[in-house]
Amino acid sequence: MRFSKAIVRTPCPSFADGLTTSGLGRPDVGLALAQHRAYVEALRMCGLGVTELPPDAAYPDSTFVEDTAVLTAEWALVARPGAPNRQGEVESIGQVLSGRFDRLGAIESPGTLDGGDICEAGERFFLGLSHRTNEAGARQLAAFLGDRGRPSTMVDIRETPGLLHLKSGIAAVAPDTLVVVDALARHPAFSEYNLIEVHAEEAYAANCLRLNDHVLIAAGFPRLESALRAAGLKTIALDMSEFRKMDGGLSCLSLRY
Ligand code: CIR
Repeated sequence: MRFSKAIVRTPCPSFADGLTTSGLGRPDVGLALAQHRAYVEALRMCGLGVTELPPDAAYPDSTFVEDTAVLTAEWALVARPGAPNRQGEVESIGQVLSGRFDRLGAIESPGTLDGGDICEAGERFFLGLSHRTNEAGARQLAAFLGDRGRPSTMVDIRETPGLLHLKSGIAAVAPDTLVVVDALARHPAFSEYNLIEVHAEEAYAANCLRLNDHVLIAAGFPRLESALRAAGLKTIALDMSEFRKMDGGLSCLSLRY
């Protein structure tokens, strides 16, 4: 869970035209930009060197850069987002990653995979099957991981209401500890982990982000913040209101390695 670098993309002027199911209203792009700046500052406070990619007005959701790739310190895999209007986002990310990683893979058609469905927890990766990541995409990633000696487990969230991605409902805050929403707390895939259960009223906060010595958490979710602190973790709370309106959370806004 040590990271030294992150890649982010500044929200673009058409940010409010992106995909959303939240019903929370249209985001204020100016406020989203300010919240994004605070997010980048927090990444730096956690010790990461941050590359800020310029806004890409062709893709309103392109600030949710996590969905375009899966990274570790050793390799990068370019994703193939399940939303057809987001698939073009991978082209520029692929170029950025090819300059930084020798070992680069890619999800191929008919596979689709969003990085938001992929959760690394210790040695293992959990691969969410969602309305964005299909079985073909998850199987391609499982094979890619297997070739690199990394185990993986598929977790089907297609029938779990309220979760866009697997990481909308779980976060690894230590190699053996997951933050998890009610609906996934008793899933057999997680039986060997310590679980920090998120209160139903705070489900949005499950998408928190462990970065080195801190956990970034959405502001306004005191029960989870206390639970994380009780577990000995230092938290940084960030206002995420405008990203939440677009179904986005803390992990979605960066690629980390
Ligand atoms: C979308 O629907 O694709 C964006 N509006 C939100 C993506 C959030 N990404 C993530 O959870 N990794």
